[in-house]
Amino acid sequence: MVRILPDETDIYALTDSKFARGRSVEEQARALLGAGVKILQYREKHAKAGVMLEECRLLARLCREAGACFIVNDHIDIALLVDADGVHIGQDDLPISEVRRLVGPEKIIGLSTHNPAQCEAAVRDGADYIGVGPIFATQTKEDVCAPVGFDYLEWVAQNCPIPFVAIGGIKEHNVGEVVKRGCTCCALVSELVGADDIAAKVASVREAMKKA
Ligand code: TZP
Ligand code: MG
Repeated sequence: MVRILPDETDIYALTDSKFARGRSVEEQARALLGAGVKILQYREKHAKAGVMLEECRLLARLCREAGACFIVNDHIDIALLVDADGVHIGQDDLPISEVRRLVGPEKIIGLSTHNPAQCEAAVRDGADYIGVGPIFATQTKEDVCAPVGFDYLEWVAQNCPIPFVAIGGIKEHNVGEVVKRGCTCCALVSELVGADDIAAKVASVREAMKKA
């Protein structure tokens, strides 16, 4: 099960080479895992399938060695080939029930949601966790919808019976606001992989979450 615990704040980190200032996926992952990140998602929108497969093979091993959970975005086939812990999909991807048939009962399925109806459907269909966002405006996701703001996050915090992770425009300076809305797990992309010092940024974001 994905380690999104209701009583502990933590970071959910994602790779993204477009925002990583020339760092390879391996460099991003080693820095994040070295800083103690326990959930890592591979999210590379512009890589070729063969490259993604090899990168995911490596990240699956690095995560296993670090005791971290490894999730693959979009690519169920690659997640299965590298024996990742799970997959993360969006509203326009295959239905959860069909993804479950492919990955089996043990793998984690995460689903991005943007409103209460999507959250309820995700729970009904057997998602293991949901993404909630984008909380703030973001340049990182190309086909992103308008920010959902705090209303939906607060609704999820009150009503969602499965783990959830907030995402979208979350930075060190605003992560405290997200935690104050009842969210313990925050996903950050550009703030982490685009930082001068990834490990130092993981530490300062964690500190900001704890203080909130
Ligand atoms: N899903 C909703 S917003 C987003 C994704 C993958 C991108 C978040 O990136 P950043 O850089 O943390 O705003
Ligand atoms: Mg997707």
